[in-house]
Amino acid sequence: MRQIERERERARSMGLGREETRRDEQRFPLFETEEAKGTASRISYKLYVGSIFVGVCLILVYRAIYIPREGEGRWSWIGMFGAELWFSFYWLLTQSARWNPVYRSTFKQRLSQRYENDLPGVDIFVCTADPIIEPPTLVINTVLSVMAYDYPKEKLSVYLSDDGGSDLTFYALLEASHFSRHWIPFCKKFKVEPRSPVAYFSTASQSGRPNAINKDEWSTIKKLYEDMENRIETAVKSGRIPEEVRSKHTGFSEWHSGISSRDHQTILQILINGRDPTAVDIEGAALPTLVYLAREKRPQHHHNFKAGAMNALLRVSSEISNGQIILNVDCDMYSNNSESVRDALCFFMDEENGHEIAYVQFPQAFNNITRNDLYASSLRIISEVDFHGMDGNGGPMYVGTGCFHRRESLCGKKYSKGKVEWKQEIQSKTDNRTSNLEERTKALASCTYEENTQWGKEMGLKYGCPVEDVITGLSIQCNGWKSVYYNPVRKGFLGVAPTTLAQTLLQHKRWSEGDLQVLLSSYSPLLYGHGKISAGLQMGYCIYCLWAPTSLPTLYYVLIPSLCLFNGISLFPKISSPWVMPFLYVMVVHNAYSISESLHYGETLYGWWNEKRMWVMKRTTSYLFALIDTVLKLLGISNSAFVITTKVSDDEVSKRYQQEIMEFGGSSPMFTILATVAIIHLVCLVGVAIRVVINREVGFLGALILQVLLCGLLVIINLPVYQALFFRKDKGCLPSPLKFTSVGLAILACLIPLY
Ligand SMILES: *[C@@H]1O[C@H](CO)[C@@H](O)[C@H](O)[C@H]1NC(C)=O
Ligand SMILES: CC(=O)N[C@H]1CO[C@H](CO)[C@@H](O)[C@@H]1O
Repeated sequence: MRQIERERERARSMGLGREETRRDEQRFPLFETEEAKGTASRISYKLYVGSIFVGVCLILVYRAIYIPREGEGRWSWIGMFGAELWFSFYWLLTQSARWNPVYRSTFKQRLSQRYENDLPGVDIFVCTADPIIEPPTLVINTVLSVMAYDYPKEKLSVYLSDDGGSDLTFYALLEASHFSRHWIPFCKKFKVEPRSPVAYFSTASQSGRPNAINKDEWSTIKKLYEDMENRIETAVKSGRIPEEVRSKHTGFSEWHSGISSRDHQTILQILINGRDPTAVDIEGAALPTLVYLAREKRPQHHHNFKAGAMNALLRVSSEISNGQIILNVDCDMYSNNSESVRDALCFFMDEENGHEIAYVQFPQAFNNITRNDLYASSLRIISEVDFHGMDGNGGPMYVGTGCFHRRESLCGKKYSKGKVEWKQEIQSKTDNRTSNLEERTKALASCTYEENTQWGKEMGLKYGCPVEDVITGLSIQCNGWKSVYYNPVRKGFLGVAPTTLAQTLLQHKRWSEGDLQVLLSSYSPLLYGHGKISAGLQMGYCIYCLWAPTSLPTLYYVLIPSLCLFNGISLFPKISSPWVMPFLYVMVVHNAYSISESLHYGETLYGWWNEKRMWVMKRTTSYLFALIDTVLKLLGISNSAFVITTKVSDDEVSKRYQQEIMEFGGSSPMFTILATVAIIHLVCLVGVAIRVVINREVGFLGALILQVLLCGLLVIINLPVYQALFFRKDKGCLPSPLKFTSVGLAILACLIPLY
């Protein structure tokens, strides 16, 4: 029905001079950008910044004037001065991301009125790397959720890059291709949301079957899904594909004996060829193209991790579907909104401003955050505050998932003014029979293809950096393009956040290390970006690039005041001195503002406190190790082994996660540092208490009160560490050898004389 109506309308409008109505409509943009200027919250923000700035200046003045004499803590004092200088500088940097935030909204209705029949092709890249860490069922749920986008199916192509080269993942994708013939029409008919089957059925199991859906159809599709899931899990458990399945699809013959995940030929299988008229769902409607790719891997060739996989996908897809827009998602990040493609197109296709936009980044959001966000993994302030600020300064970073790209800008084209041609025609080469297409395309994913080309340098994603996405996004912006941050209330993509402390710390180590390398690379936002992107955006990048170096002043500020307290050395003004005011003011107001901000974005008070704890923990471990590793690499000593393994059974771990009990349960240098620091604070605080009680001394406290306060706060922050050290008996506590080491180290630290 709809189709006919649309056709009729089209004919009518053509008769009436379609061009004219179009031009008329085009005065209304497809997206809108709102600045937050002048609102009450902006005014209070500027007051806050102004007053903190004055406070910080006073603190620095105090430090400079009152440097103590030799022998009275002169060097400790100068160290404090240095740390405070760094924090002041870093705090100024962070304001660049808060100064001018912008908020975007889209008009999908207008998009579909103007362009419904002229929408461009969209290629979706899903990347997976390991069938154990990223189970095949997780992967295919993501794939199914993007295959079911509300978008003309003949213009949609989904590519799965499997760097694990696993026949289990291939098998799961094959099953998914069969299931999609039922799932896609079901989604369309009942406007199902979200379109990841497992997410859909689990929300539906909480709220019951939606009334609109016929009971039979519901149970049929649910059973189909569960049967498929069972077959896949059985295969995964046994590690083998059933013989009768293997014999049915020639693709399996690629996994002959003697291939491994690090050594195999290119495996390219087009599971659904969208151009094949027989590839239809159970209602006879077109299906999206679905491709499995495991690029060639050989031990003697460096594979460049995810960047290498993405570049292989870029080439392979250019031959098969060549969509002008590319969506890149991680395999654990399913689509939570079937209209996200249309949202993104509202930016790219806007007549006025669309031509300069290279990518549209959606926030990273997660579906398994506990109520109080124990590990601060929701990255709430980054996604709700910082990225809007970067957007106001020229565009957010590309974070490697949930991002729509214009193909040409990702492939290295420089921005040039001019209208974009949106191609309707999906490339039609001479011979598009599936097997021929596969044969022709395979060579593009070989190890040697990139030799002596610009791939990884000027074209595609950049090689040689652990955060290939950030550096790629930056170079796109330096090529003159803009980017857009689109953060709707209902999140477009939901992923899985780390659920243990070790994973969280490791993730942040990787990020901070990568970001520091970006700063030191030839694409540094400071040098390379100079004159190419705005100063505000350069500062915005530096917030992240300087995560790792910030570890040193933080470690200093966390340790030295407490140790000086233990030694009776005063580092702050006396309680009776007026100079105590700026310290108290900055501390109280800064935290009060931060609390109000967190509460505003839906965090709980306890969640805010957890975030502060993680702030300390990340800075004293992840960032520190990232810094050390980077320095070692610069010195030519690479690959230190700071990798953590957790070996506790999954059920127990996830139960503790649900109960928000911090997970240690393993030995790692990071945990040793955390435990040592925590014990030092305890010893220092107890030491002072003993002096007060035994010696009946109180007088000396006047000069040390701020240090007592700081040390006390750190003790409270570290409560979970003490529990894990001394009280807990479960498998998530800290192991005994580590306890002894850290107690020993802490005692040593307290014995060091300070000057
Ligand atoms: C995901 O989508 C559902 C609707 O399907 C919505 O109710 C929910 O709020 C979304 N989740 C997030 C985190 O936005
Ligand atoms: C992979 C994973 O840990 N998923 C969990 C995320 O959190 C939800 C509930 O918060 C669990 O149900 C998932 O199992």
